[in-house]
Amino acid sequence: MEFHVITLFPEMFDSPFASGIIARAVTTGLVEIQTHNLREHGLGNYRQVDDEPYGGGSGMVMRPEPIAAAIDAVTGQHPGLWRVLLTPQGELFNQSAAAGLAAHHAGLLLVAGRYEGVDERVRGLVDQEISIGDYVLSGGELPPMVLIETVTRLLPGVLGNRASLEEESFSSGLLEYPHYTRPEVFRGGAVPPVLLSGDHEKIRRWRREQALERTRKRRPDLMVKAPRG
Ligand code: 4GX
Repeated sequence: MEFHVITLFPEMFDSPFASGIIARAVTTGLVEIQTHNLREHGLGNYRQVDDEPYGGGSGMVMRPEPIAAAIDAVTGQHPGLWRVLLTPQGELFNQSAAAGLAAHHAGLLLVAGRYEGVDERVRGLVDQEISIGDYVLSGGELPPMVLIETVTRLLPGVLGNRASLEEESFSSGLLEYPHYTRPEVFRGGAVPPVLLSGDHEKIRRWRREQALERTRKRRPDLMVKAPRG
């Protein structure tokens, strides 16, 4: 999978992807991450990318021409990219949206917006608008990073053959069951005896019950979608 990011702060993408799962996916050639500096498409001697809002008001708005020029430049070099604008007004991102992107696209072009937002006409330049959550960030760079990280770990070969990918939270539609490791007793809290029993069928049923109970209590909104069994 190829990820392209149009951003005013390309250097911000270096360190988050320099270690861990993503770094290995990059070195093994499973993913490629390329940043494209929007400033290179800025207007005039000052390479301007934003301006005051028509109609007045506080804050600056990103002009459409630099974004259009950047999108044209990247898609000219890399045809077929699925173009995504990250914005609080987009479709709410979740695990199933990530799985859809991982399964259906060979390459993504992510547009990171700064300031108060982008000129309304930028929406016509992309295929999809995505929000990573119902909160307001100051900068525009974290949303594409979140999307890249979430999609990358779903690509075949990235996590190795981990059976737990299927069992984990959100893929199963439930929150995860409680996990324990040594010591058997920590500050008065004991590991549930069933986990020490060696009875794997009993352990499987206990984990399933715990996951259901935890989801019912903490995230009842997820219960409607949870698979039976
Ligand atoms: N999920 N932000 C984007 C500027 C902006 C506003 C409107 C385009 C259109 C966010 C989120 C988020 C803050 C990043 C505002 N760009 N983006 N930025 N939540 O809060 O995606």
